[in-house]
Amino acid sequence: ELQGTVAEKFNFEIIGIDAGAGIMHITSKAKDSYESLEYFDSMHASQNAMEAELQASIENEEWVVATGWTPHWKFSKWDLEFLEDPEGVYGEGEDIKAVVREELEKDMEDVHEFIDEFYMTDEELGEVMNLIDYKAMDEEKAREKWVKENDEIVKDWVPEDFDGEGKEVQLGYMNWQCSIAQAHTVKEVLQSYNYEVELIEASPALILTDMADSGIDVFVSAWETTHETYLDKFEDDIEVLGPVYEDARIGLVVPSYVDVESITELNE
Ligand code: PBE
Repeated sequence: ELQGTVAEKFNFEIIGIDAGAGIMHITSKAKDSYESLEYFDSMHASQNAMEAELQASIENEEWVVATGWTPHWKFSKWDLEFLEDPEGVYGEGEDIKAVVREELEKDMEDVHEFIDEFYMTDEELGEVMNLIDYKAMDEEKAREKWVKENDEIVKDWVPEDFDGEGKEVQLGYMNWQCSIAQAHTVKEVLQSYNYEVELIEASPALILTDMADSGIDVFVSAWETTHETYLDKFEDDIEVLGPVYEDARIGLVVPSYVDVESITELNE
């Protein structure tokens, strides 16, 4: 009886990413808010699998709906649109915040000051992401190149006489392009001022759990709405600093040839 429905055209699937992603958590909430999603499963996959699935569908002009966000290169590579979200489940534009271990200011005041100043515009973050994703440069070379070429920006981020004297900093990040680019930039800056940096890849929930437990020192990829549940849960044991990026966005995306404008139309 579902033959010929919109849901069938999409194969009853929303192409998702890792189960630990905030956007997957919010997609399960969207299923509670929109009857239209009743016949859809959200497929957990990886970011790479999601991109491959989009690529294959677009080559064949097949209908496909995926979890999507900016900043991400998929919007410059393909003609994609966010579906309207009249219930506001996915939120509007949001800030990406830096968060640090509660005691960091006491233990490493200079690092705290740097992270508080750290901020990348869409263009700046895009430059690092492009080096890694389009130029296929490895992260180390990309971050080194960017930091070298942007020393004026970097100087404004760090305190005077910044010198880590070999102190160790644990930096959490997620396996998504924007977080990789942010974390590697921060790592490069810290290293160039004599800090030892350990990068730790995990889901946002695990990073914040560990941070609240005095483990991970710094995380510069906390999305204020997407990760709100975890930020609220640990608010007493972490410190949230200013935005490091503004106007990030998440939602459900479709290629523009797909004749659907809103989440409410998904099962018409
Ligand atoms: N994202 C990209 C992440 C944050 C960065 C939207 C996939 C998430 O859903 O947790």
